Amino acid sequence: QYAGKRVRLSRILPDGKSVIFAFDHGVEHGPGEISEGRLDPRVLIREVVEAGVDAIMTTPGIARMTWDIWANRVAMIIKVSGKTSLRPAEDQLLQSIISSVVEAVALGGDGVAATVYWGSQYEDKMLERWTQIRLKAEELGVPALQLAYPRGPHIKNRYAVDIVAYGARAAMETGADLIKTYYTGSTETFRQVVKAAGGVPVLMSGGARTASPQEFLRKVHSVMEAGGSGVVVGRNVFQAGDIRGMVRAIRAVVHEGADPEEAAKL
Ligand code: FBP
Repeated sequence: QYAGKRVRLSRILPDGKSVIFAFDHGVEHGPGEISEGRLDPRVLIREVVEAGVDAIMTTPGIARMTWDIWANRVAMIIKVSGKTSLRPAEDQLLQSIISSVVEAVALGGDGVAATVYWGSQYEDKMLERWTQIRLKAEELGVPALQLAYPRGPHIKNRYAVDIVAYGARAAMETGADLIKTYYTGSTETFRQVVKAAGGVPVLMSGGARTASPQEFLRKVHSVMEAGGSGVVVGRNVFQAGDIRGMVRAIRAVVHEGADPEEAAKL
């Protein structure tokens, strides 16, 4: 077996844990989420790289435009699926293919990421797309991160532990090397999610900006206590008052097990 996947995974998770900056919001939510001064991706990517994230998960357009900033400094994961919020609501449960594993490698990437909305009426299509991506990634030794998001007409509470654990399990069994999913509200419940993933690293998806940095850091701490492998965070970093301080604080909690209240002062 070739070592490529292990080499790339070790760049993404340097000590088995990772702080991954997610930045695909321009597609998923629109530019309104991003402050005017940071619409130039070079500004924000420079800030988070300098602040010390381990990896960035972003779109091919942004990765290409900022390569000289992140190359040889942080790992790069290309998000190969996407959708906008402009679509009719019922079509928002499907993501389209916007890149490929080959393009991710051509861009200098260390991994690929794609969403599966478990429980969506389009689950069949998304699963087939995921499998195509995963098989190519396997062939080229590229780790595949699955955004395992339970979301669909029969899913009443997408944050319920049995639902999130089901998505994480399905992600593991469909070959994900890394799983990104929702926080379930407590350490005890998130531990069940981590267990369901059977050893594949589980990272928390950041979510909307919390009322205070401490509130977010407490969630991160709980995820780490539960055996999680870190966070994939967007809004709680790029909408923070002090982006660099927030990254430092998240790093301290993830990599050093720092107390969230203490980390908030960093
Ligand atoms: P956040 O930390 O901002 O939640 O980013 C994580 C992420 O999964 C992004 O990658 C993606 O754009 C967004 O959340 C998806 O948001 P939504 O839950 O509204 O589909």
